[in-house]
Amino acid sequence: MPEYDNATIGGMLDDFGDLLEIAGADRYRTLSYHKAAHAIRAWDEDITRTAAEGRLGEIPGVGAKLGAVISSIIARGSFPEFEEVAQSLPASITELMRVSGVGPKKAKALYEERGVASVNDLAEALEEGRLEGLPGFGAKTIDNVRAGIERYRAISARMLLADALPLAERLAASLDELPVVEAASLAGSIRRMKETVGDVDVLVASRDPAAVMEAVRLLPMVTSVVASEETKTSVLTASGRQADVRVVAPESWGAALQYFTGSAGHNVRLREIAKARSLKISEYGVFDATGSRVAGATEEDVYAVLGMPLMPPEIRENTGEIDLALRGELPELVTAGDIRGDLHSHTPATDGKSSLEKNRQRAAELGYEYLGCSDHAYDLRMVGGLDLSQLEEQWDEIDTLNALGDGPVLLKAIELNIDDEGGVDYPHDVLARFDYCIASLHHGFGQPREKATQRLLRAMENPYVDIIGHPTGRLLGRREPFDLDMEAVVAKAAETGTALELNAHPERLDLNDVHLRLARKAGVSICISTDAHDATHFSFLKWGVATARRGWIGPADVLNAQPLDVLVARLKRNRR
Ligand code: DGT
Ligand code: CA
Ligand code: CA
Ligand code: ZN
Repeated sequence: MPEYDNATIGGMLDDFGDLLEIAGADRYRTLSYHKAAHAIRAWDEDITRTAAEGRLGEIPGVGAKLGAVISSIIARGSFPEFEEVAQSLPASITELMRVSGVGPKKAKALYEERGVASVNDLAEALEEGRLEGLPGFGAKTIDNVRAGIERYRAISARMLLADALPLAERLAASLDELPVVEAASLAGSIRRMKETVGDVDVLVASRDPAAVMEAVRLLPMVTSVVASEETKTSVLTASGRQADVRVVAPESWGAALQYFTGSAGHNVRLREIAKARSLKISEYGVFDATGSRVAGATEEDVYAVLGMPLMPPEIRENTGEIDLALRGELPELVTAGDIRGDLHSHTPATDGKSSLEKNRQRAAELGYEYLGCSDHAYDLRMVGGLDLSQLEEQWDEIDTLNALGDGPVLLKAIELNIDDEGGVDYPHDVLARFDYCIASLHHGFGQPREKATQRLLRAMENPYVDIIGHPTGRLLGRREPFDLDMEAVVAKAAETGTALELNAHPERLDLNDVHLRLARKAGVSICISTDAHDATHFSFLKWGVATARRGWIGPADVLNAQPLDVLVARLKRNRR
């Protein structure tokens, strides 16, 4: 029986919610599955362990019924409610709803009227013109669906780092425990902490490759073996994704780890450096002109013979890091330990799940000095954006909690909405009453570059907009970023003293590494914020820190790595 991780079970519950919706179940029932899926993904602990300890009920939104569903999945890979619905509808049709433009009604019609039960079926039906005459599928819809299929295919080839990493780490750890294994590590993009990964690469050092390959094939988290050779085995894990496990001899460990960590571009540049020094570098080691090995056992030695210090995997993208390393000028990178607080969080006053008090308690557990409470402002009415009297109510609550003394200082903040002209929700006299303001783009996706960029530039000219939230608005695999002139955005941020957010939500991670390097070069402050809509979301910080490191961001660049007084002094509103 495969082992299940949080992302896989979350995915199964989401799929079932969709299936119920296609089957016409009531909204409340479908939502309960989606809510539980969301909570399980955000759950800090390994779900199989939580289940084994009988604590599933502690997960928000998981009652007795969903607890039984989860236990059943863990025990036998399925659950009775699913089996019942799957008798009348093929489970695969939920895939149709991943294509933008296809909702539950259209999915049902596609299946019942045209026998379409998967995205591949849909693409085929489209090509053959078999959707013509199907109610709800006019020419415009058909165009949308065609574009949606393309986007779905591009996205589904990769998975979110946050979905892949827990299982990958467990895989590497299980191999590390084998007596024949001397070392085991992740490699490839997952070691570089890239925000999405194509597959999982694991490297093992051992004198007995056959025993390691055998052990890999028998791992409990492995659902099927794709290919198994003498020193490489590719398997599928419960999450349905591929992992490549390679074995090397201990004397090649460092060279192999370096080679298989990549990136490919970084390796190409490294080979040039080696060549210029009359050295040959491969996954087996670094060799001189006579063919004798001059390095290879550790990564540190490999870089050292090339004249470089060991460099963090996150920056190995061939974006200039090798030249810096050769000059001994690698940037200091921020770590999770540098972070002193979170500047972006929500409460039930708008669309957050955890109370201000609960968020504060979690922040205290994390050892934070401060926590910014930044609910949505008035114009975002669909989530209950706050009016002035609601703000005053929240401020009173903040004052009361802050008066308790111990624990993190709560800061009065807000997430403003940038309107079509670059304006925000409240007049200056209200904005002045916050400790700081974040402003974000929440509508107008797909706008021309000029228009979207202007909105951000205008917003940054507002003296009370201290931070721009999730600047490009992307949702990995689900929504394209705003088309922005990022150089203009960064220049305006530098000119006005506006900080830019790196949103740590694993689907956002926006700003990305490229934008972060631009911002750093311009001296723009970055805040790494989780945008927590639940107290469990503060743990998203690690994804933000990894992305910051990929963007060469150091502790000095990060607003929320500063003590409170320094942070306050660096806010735009306090600079004038
Ligand atoms: P991914 O899986 O698409 O997210 O990206 P990576 O970087 O993990 O790529 P992958 O899994 O194809 O290969 C892992 C590493 O192995 C890659 O970062 C560099 C190294 N590598 C693999 N094939 C080649 C190659 O043909 N040339 C070079 N220079 N390096 C390679
Ligand atoms: Ca890979
Ligand atoms: Ca690979
Ligand atoms: Zn937010």
